[in-house]
Amino acid sequence: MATTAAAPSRRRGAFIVFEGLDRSGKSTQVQRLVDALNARGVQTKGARFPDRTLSTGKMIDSYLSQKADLDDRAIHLLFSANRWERASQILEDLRNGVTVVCDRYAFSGIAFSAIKGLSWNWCRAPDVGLPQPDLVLFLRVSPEVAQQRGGFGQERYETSEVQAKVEKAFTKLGQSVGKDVWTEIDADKGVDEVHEEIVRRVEQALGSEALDGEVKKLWEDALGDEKD
Ligand code: Z5A
Ligand code: MG
Repeated sequence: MATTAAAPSRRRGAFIVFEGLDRSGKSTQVQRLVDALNARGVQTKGARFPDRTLSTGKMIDSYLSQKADLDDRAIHLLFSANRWERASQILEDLRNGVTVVCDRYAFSGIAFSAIKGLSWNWCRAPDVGLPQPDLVLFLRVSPEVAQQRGGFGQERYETSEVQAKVEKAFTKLGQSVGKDVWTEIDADKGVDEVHEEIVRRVEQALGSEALDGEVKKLWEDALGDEKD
């Protein structure tokens, strides 16, 4: 008797996040990676946070360009809301087999707010449940090299003091996320060398069995809620 062949299982896309300090080359490398993956036939889209095109993004832009002042908690929640505005689209893309490469994410959200004295758990709470990245590429640039890439702009946070504090917060975040997801890249190197290293790490992530399963939720167990 003829048996029905099982339909080939469709793998989901990978969610790849770039984090790092100012001028570490995130936006440059996100674009390079999106182009390289599409050229290899891996359907890939870019995303970025803050996404200044969204409704919350306009308020964030005014805050960053120092045209508006906001309470530390209010701006933190706006950055998180900005991610939630885009989250369902990211999830849909991943489920449809599209890989998403994202320029900054919730780790920036915590790092930049925690240095103002807001508690780690309070900062994390509004992002609990967002799509969890399969890979976080932290571009580590030394202050000397970052300085050579041009002076700081006019935006809030673009000072050496803030960047040094944020760097410490990112190191703590990396330790809490774990080495299977969080990986550091030496971003002092040239654009091509950094890109090649990134492609090596991304190839491993694209081969992972995790892409046969559902997208996980970020910090799902963090709130310790009672489930019915
Ligand atoms: N923020 C927050 O507070 N809370 C949140 O939840 C989120 C963000 C998501 C705006 O971010 C601010 O929002 C940010 C954190 C806060 N504030 N700070 N700092 P943004 O993403 O819009 O801006 P940014 O990432 O900080 O800055 P940037 O200028 O976009 O940096 P980059 O993307 O890492 O670098 P780049 O644009 O790719 O490269 C910078 C220059 O260096 C450029 O001229 C390149 O050609 C050059 N470059 C890049 N790579 C190399 C190498 N390898 N060698 C030599 N030259 C290079
Ligand atoms: Mg950038």
